[in-house]
Amino acid sequence: MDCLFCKIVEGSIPSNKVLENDHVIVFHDIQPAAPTHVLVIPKKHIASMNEVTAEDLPLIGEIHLAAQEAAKRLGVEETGYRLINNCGKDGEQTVHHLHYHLLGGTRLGVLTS
Ligand code: U5P
Repeated sequence: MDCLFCKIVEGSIPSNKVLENDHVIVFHDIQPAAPTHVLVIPKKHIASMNEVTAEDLPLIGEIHLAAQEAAKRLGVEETGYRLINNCGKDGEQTVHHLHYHLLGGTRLGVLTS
């Protein structure tokens, strides 16, 4: 399958990983939008939020636990952070493998749109 993040999962494209377990990897975004900007992704290929099924519910929990652990490792657990999923065209999703942006390290401001 021609999916960039599947290639990162299998290791054929390198990434700067913060953590990896059986279900999830967290790696630094190549174009950081904040002092701390990592992507939390399931190893399983799920194209977007719209394709998440009831069967994936444990995996969504794993994503939250991995985000929590990554925030701890990156030193933003206490100061706070934001976890964002972009879905579809209007959500500006550019990579069609489910992922959550974990942003922090600065005051991020109030969401306006
Ligand atoms: N991205 C990477 N590595 C790549 C390709 C893309 O980290 O090899 C990042 C982009 O910088 C972007 C994110 O922040 O993936 C895709 O996010 P989204 O626009 O699909 O939500």
